[in-house]
Amino acid sequence: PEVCVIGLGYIGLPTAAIIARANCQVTGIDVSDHVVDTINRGEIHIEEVDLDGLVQGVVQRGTLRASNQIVPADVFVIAVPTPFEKDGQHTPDTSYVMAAATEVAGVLKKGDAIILESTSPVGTTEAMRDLIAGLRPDLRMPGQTSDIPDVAIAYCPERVLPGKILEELTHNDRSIGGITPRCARKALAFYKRFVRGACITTDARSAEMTKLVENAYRDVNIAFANELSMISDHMGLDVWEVIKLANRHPRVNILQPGPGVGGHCIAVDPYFIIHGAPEHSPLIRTAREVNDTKMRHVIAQARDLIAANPGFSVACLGLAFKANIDDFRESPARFVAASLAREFGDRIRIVEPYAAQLPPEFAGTGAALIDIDTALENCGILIALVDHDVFRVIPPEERSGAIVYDTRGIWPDAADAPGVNRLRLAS
Ligand code: SAJ
Repeated sequence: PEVCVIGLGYIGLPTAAIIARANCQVTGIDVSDHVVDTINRGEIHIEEVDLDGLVQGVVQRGTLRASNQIVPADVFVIAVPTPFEKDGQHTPDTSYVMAAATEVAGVLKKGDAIILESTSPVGTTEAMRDLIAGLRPDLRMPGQTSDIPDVAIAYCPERVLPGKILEELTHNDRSIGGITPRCARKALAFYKRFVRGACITTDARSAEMTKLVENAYRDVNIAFANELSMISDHMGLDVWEVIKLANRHPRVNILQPGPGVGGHCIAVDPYFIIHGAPEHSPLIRTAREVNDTKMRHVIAQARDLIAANPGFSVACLGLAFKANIDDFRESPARFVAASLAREFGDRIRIVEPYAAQLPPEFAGTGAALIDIDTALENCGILIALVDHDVFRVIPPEERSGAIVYDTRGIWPDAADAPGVNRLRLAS
């Protein structure tokens, strides 16, 4: 089939490339001329393991091309962002989805399939169907008529992990939620072309909720770990030791505390559930609050440590939202480091091997980007904010003498190694 993938971001581009590799003719649509031009040169505008070679290959073979104009196709895959509205209330903004659906409606023909992949509040796929029905009264819509519909509409969320996107796009199981069972079967036949994991069909609303639930589940579990870390600080316990021991129980598996929860999914999607059922989601809401509180707790602890050691310069290790990636969006590490830079100016040094320069909010603070060796030589305080492997492997003797605040638990030896300052705060 001919396939049109709308939105060429972190999900849309790898998805388009994998579909193109499965010998479908794919047109990727994006509003950005820069993105379109980059892809048509066989290059990529985002960092993701092995994506460059794959995109180069499918563009050269002619199975993927990018455009800023929608084209007729047999299958439309919508992978545009669903951010919050700017109302400060964490209200989901589905306007990009609806704008994409409007574009699709303009070229839609009998027999086509539309699949929404964007993380969306429950009911969005049906709302999209209603929008298209209004724009195209000539077509019979699924779930609205007892006759066989002219088009299929389904919701199929991605569940890939940044840094492993290509592998997970192929191997993860997928939930495929049709507006009707017939729609689900049609979408299933499409995903079977390039997904090796199990594809499970369901209804659209259940599939929408499943995606939100997966990320809320992780947020709640990280909140448990972060709450334990703050309780442990209060009681003078080493949280890493407590979690390590508790996890030896066969039915306990506590996640890792950190400086808060970042990225554009785990810290966002729970609000889509809260917004849909505010009276019935106290646990999910509280988890969000706990994870946000943890970030402020880390800032307060770091601030006390820095203020108590006025002669020392400080190395903040990491800006990314999680380990081993170059994604700095919604990153608690970045927020903590910027907050310290605003307060302590040129005493703050940043080490981030995945960044070529500091993000804009550091401008004028006096903070500087340095490499890890310089930090280990010159900084009396080390604050580990991201668990990049390059930080994890720093041997104890190179950290010795420094005051260490390890918010990620990457140096389990730090409290005991000879010569290491004992002021390792459990975070
Ligand atoms: N984190 C902790 N402690 C942990 C695990 C994670 O503090 O034990 C933090 C990370 O440092 C990061 C944040 O949580 O700041 C989120 O990282 P993550 O690795 O948990 O998740 P993401 O945002 O990279 O990807 C998630 C994944 N969802 C789940 O694991 C349920 C991924 O499968 C989804 O596809 C993705 O969200 C998405 O796009 O929704």
